[in-house]
Amino acid sequence: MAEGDLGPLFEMAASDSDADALVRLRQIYETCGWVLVESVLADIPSDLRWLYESGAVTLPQLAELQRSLGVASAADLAAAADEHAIRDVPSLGESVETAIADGLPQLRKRVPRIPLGRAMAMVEPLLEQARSLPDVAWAEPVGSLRRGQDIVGDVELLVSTRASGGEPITEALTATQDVTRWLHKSPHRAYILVDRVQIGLRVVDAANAGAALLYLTGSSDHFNGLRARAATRGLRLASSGLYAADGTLRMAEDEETIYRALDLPLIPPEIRHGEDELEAADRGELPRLVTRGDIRGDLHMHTTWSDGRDSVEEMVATCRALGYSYVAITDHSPHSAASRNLTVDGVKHQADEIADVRARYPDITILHGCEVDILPDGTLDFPDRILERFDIVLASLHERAGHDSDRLMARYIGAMKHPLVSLITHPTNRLVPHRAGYDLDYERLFEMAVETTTLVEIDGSPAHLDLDGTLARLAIEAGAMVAIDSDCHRAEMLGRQMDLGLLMARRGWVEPRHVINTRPIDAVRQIIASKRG
Ligand code: DGT
Repeated sequence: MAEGDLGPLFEMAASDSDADALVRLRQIYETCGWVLVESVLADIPSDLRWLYESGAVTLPQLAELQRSLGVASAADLAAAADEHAIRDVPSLGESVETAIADGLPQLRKRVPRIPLGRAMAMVEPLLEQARSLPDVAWAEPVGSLRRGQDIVGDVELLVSTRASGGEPITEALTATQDVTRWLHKSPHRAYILVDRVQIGLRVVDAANAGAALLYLTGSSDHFNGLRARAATRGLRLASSGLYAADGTLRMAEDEETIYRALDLPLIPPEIRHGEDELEAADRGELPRLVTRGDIRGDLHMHTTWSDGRDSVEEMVATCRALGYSYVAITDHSPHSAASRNLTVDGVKHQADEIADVRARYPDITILHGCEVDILPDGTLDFPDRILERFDIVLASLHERAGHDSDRLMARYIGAMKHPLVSLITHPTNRLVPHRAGYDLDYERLFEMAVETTTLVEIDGSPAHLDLDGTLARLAIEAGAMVAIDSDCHRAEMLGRQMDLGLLMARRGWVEPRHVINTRPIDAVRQIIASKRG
């Protein structure tokens, strides 16, 4: 790289009025230029770093993009390219705009992605804090995080404010974070690095905040669908908002205003896949997605009887505080790969403990269940005489025998045909983000679930998120009934893991009627009993 290439970056540092930083920058550059480049790149928002590394722009062009157009993310780049704002910057021009537009679809493919559970854990306290600040109308995560995708490309929060400036809000929010590095700071935006994850904060004026939320939530395909729809109504939908035919911006404080202008009901973020949701809305067939308020109980969790951290009582007390009317304690069977398992002897002692907790918590029903392994030979990891003692039996397949898809399917089908097995847990057994799920014929699996009246699970453990939205939709379309469970091992995570399960379910168009644990306990018992015969 030629020395002059760094000029705009030096200027940027100078315009940030950080004279010491500029001197330091020059000194380092004079001794070791590439080290400087590396350090500069480490100090900018990750999408810009990846854009540079893709070869689409040079460093000076990147600096110019940031300075002239204020871009700090892929969404900004897409908006700037879309509005042809890049070609109007003299030192950039049409060729840079084309290179960026061409490179965008690949950009996020290079970025290390963040599992949804981790992203949620980071964004939740920020959301709570933002919502409690004065003048804040609302705060929401955006992008794939709001849509509940299982692995997200970035963590970004949008705050709608009725006050004139955004700085007090970004300052208040960043002050509570353990910031490793500042990557970008402007009056309405901040990008910080916290625990190796980039968090973006954006503050927008409440008057048209709905437009920003709609664009930044995506998905791109959904937004493009809305845009096409706007065009058929003589309107123009852009990242900056909805425009009337005469070019007037139609302000939207919330997303609903824009959907309404397009003759649509509000489409929940989790189903903004850009697939068939607009057609379904036109036919009046949008699902009434399941919510946390519909959930009456949790049918899958672990205690100190296997690899859980907390006692039966702690789990039950937390479930009661969450407002559930029933809970199933479902520890692992003797040969599961968990770090600790329920033994045959332990079942009786656990039953005694559960009886004791039942006496102390009479206002919540406690089902004594288990998560039994489906062994390599297809048998279950507790004898029937033990399984009969449980109120509910969940069966899980943890493949370690090197079986192919046919053998795995045969093991599943065998378990589903067993009258004591009520539910198949995390059917694909994937491990987010490390291991893909089993490569099975899931349509057939769900058909068998219907035929054998076995429930299939949507498991909210951050490592499972299984079934995911696509498979959950396939399951309910096949007519299967699902359970949305936390599969929790720590009382404090019961709520969050249920929410993660709900996100997967909602992405799969799941309604309360498809879910066993939206029903009262008598109905749950009846479903279990009818299979047991
Ligand atoms: P991710 O984070 O890689 O999982 O993907 P998203 O969907 O979160 O996308 P992100 O974070 O790059 O951008 C946030 C939103 O901005 C996205 O959901 C829709 C919008 N956006 C980003 N890139 C484009 C694009 O190339 N075209 C359009 N129409 N919208 C875009």
